[in-house]
Formats: sequence, structure tokens, C-alpha cells
Amino acid sequence: AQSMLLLADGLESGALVTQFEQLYRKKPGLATNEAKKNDNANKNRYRDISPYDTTRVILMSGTSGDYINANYVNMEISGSGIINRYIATQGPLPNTVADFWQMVVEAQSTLVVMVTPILERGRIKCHKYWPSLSHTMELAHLHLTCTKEEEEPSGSLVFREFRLTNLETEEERHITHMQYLAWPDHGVPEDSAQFLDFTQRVRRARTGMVEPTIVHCSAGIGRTGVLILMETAMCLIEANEPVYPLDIVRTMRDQRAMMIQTPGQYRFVCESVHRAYSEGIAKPLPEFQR
Ligand code: PTR
Ligand code: PTR
Repeated sequence: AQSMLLLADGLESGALVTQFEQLYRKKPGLATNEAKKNDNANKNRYRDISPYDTTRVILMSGTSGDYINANYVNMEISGSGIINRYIATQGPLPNTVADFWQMVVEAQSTLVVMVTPILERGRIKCHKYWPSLSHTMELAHLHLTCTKEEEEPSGSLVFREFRLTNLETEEERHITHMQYLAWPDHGVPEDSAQFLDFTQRVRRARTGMVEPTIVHCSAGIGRTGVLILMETAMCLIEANEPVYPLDIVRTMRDQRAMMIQTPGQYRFVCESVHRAYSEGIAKPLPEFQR
């Protein structure tokens, strides 16, 4: 409750956003050498968005080498013993689709959260790295079939299910795909109630999951960062722990550079945290009440 008063004050005075603007975008001293190697240049969607070497996802069986533009991001919920595990990554390129699905397999992920449309203002933000409903995409030894696709009446959310078959190991996996459409890059969601609802659905889908959730947008920093901050804040509220958004951003940026891209995105997510708390959308769970 104390931290929510601070949050409201900070929003009101503008101090919150000022502090955000003063925070480093990349953690000083962390290298991104793998991203800069010649062989990996065409695996990066944006030249200025590179994963740290220390937290990058290292593929065991990549198509050519072990590199993919992705980082492990672990968010500890103090006081609850929970660690939410994510992999934050860029929207796949045509030449990184196989590596993307290989990463899903190696990380044993069963949930992929996509917070970008494919196309924005006529520009491609992410390659369509999945097959259409009832179709199968063949990626070397991985076969991916879309078994379900449902769009919300609002038109801003799509849910899909995939069956991923590994022909080498004969293993079959089911993967849930949740896509949020109404959110331009560098911007904020059109509707904060809808965004909170989406975050809650992601949380429900993750319940009991120890494997990382894959989260991506186009660059894998702005919108991806907002979603992870929002989910982290909701978990903290439920664990009856204070929420200090700037500390959360720092923790994220220590694992993937530039998470949360604009002051507007930061302000939006702080307002949404406050709203989730004050409207009781997220509230302390009985087991954490003191
Ligand atoms: N080998 C195909 C390709 O890369 O074009 C794999 C593929 C298959 C790609 C299906 C996309 C697919 O989706 P859709 O069902 O929309 O054709
Ligand atoms: N160089 C690009 C730019 O600044 O436009 C990189 C970039 C692109 C950064 C998209 C962030 C972007 O947004 P998001 O991470 O939400 O896809």
C-alpha cells in the first residue's frame, strides 16, 4: 500500500518518468560480442538491438552456430519464493524461424506470447513464423501444425495452439500462442483495461509452469518489457510485496538491454499497475496476508 502511494505521487509529479529517463539503457560493462560477429549479423532484426553475451540463449543445435537474438530474463517475486522465467526475443526473421522453434524445444517452453502484429503501417514487424490453421510447417526435423486459432471479437487478441513434432526423437509437444494485436511499436496499448486482461490471461496460462515463457515483439525490448513488468508487478501485489517499478526495469535491463523503450510506455505501465491495485484486479492473496 505504501509503495502504491509512492507510485501515485511519482506519476502525479512526473518524478517517476524522470527517474526512468535517467536509468541506464544497457548495463555498463556487459558485452554483446556474439551479436556483432559477422556470421550472426543477418540473424539480428535491428542492428542496434543485441543480446548480452552473459544472459543470451545459447542454442545446442542451431541451424548455423549457437546464436539467436534472445535473452533469459528471470524475475524473482520477493517474499513468495516464485521466480518467473522468460525468454525475451526479437520477432523471428525468415532465416531465424528454424532457430526460434529449436529454442522453444530446447527451453521446453509451452507458451509463446507475441505482442506485435505482423504488419504495421505497411512495414513487416515480424515474419509469420507459424503455419495457418490446419497447415503444417516443416523445419528440418521439426514439424509444426496449427491445431486451433481463435480471434477475440474485439479483434485485438488471437489464441492459437500448435503441435510440434520432433521427428528425430518422436517427441510431441503442445504449444499455446497468445498474440496481442492492438499495440504499435514505440507506443502503448490502445486500451489499458484490455491490456490488463491480456496480462491476466498470460498469467493464467503460465500457472504452475517452470519452463520459460517466450515473449517477443519486433525488437523484443519495448512491448516485451512492458508485458514482463506488468506481470511482475501483479505477482508482487499478490504476494503482498511492495512494487518499485524502476527497480523492476533495472532488473530487466540487467538481463536484456533497453527493456521498456519509451517514457510513454513506462508511464502507461505504471498507471496500469496502479489501476490493477486500486481496482482490485490484482490483490494480496490470502496466503500472503499478514
Ligand atoms: N517451407 C515453407 C516455407 O518456408 O515457405 C514452410 C511453411 C509452411 C511456411 C506453411 C508457412 C506456412 O504457412 P501457411 O499455412 O500460411 O502457408
Ligand atoms: N532500431 C529500431 C528502432 O529504434 O526503431 C529498433 C526497435 C524497433 C526498437 C522496435 C524497439 C522496437 O519496439 P519493440 O521492442 O516494442 O518491438
